[in-house]
Amino acid sequence: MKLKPSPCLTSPKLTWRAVVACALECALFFLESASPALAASGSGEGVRLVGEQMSTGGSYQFSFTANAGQAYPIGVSADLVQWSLLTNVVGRGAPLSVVDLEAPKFQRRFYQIVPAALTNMLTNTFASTYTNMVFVRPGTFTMGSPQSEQGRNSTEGPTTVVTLSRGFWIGKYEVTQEEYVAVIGTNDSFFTSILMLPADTTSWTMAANYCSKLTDRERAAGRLPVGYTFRLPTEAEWEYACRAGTTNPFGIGDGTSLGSSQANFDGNFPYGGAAKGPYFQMPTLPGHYMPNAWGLYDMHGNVWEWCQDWYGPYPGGEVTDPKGPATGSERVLRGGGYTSLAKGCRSAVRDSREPEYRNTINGFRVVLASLP
Ligand SMILES: [Ca+2]
Repeated sequence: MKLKPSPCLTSPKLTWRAVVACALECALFFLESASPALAASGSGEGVRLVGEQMSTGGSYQFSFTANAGQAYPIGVSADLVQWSLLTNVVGRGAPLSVVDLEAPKFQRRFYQIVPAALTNMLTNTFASTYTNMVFVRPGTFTMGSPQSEQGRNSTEGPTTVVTLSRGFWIGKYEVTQEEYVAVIGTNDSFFTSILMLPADTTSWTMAANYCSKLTDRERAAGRLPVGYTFRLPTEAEWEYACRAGTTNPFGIGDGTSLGSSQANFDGNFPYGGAAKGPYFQMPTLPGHYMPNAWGLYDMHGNVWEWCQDWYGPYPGGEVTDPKGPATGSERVLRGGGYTSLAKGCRSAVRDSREPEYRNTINGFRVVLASLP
């Protein structure tokens, strides 16, 4: 579908002067709609929208200069009245480009750095709708483990500095059988004694299908802003959420040790001097153990969690929003499971299986984000 230009985009060959005028017009709207935060963002120290243009693919694209390390929520609207959060980007001290892949579905789209009050409103909307999810802010972390880490596998390197430029919502818990049945209609798990147990024996394909159907259901119910989908976490998103700001082997407790009073794994094999503990040989209920600093439960142990990515070696160096190899034969699994040793539940541990592979130790959790 060919995109009709908005009133201020009369030609793809706009001069920058006209483009800047367009941006200022949009900014003016915000100033008139009680948004002092935007006035601040237009100062010399803040963000300036410097341009807006048609991208080659028919999507809208714009760029602005952003302060390094500062997060900028980008709002999008088709009518300057109803706004939703398009994405959340982190400045790197250089001009940033944002592409709106959803734009071709609309006759026109407007963009703005979202005032703090609106960001809170949008996130609060989600928080009250999806009480079993938490918002993870954009940021940078080191993915993988150092060679000095006890129990390390060489596939956990080379360590790679990952920047996640967009915030995302992620499930506090692994998806339960109750949730799975409500979306799919059948219970395909092995440990079916309690529906609140995590869905187990899921293949990657089953997990991805759940995300797709959940998106359809929530969209039909009018609970998802345009462009938002449920999907599996990327491997980078998963490790970022698991670490919750930590750099040690584990994202819970003191970070350097793990016993089975802290997570569900084979307690005969603790880590880092922790005492031996129980071995249940089956999944436990969500919330049985303490969460990590970001409020996420069972990132270590219980059921292994499928990630979106094909499995492949880390690139090393610095990357932004990695999504793994373009193709592959196996999908990524993370976090260890109820049969794992503690060293197999470390934040950096990686495993993989073919997409159709099913085992009682494998489940998943979902991400809600504004781009695929
Ligand atoms: Ca888990």
